[in-house]
Amino acid sequence: MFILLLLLVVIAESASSPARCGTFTRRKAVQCFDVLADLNCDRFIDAPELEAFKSNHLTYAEHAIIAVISTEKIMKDCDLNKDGKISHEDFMNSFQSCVIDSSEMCRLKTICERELVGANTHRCPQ
Ligand SMILES: [Ca+2]
Ligand SMILES: [Ca+2]
Repeated sequence: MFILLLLLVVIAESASSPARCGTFTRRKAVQCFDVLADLNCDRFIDAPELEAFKSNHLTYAEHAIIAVISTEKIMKDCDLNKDGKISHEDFMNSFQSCVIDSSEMCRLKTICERELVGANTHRCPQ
């Protein structure tokens, strides 16, 4: 009984707070997208930018896992206000539908840490 209760508490916890991977939080993921995915520097990620991110920044193995998640699904899960582009706010607040668990956050962390090496972090004006 106690174990069951504990399990329920853990499930409730994980559903109400954003997933993270160690020190890699949603805020860090947003900073990563700004550099690697926001090609026109408008601080939004749209479907074509998502497609470009998939083809430019994933290894063959990652592509096999991530390409099965369609861009339409990512937009549906992450674009909270449904205006066709993912804003910082959309991503920060969509933690119950978009990149919801720590294994997905860790996958994102791996991609960001690798791809940010040598990337032009000042490409877009602040
Ligand atoms: Ca953009
Ligand atoms: Ca949006």
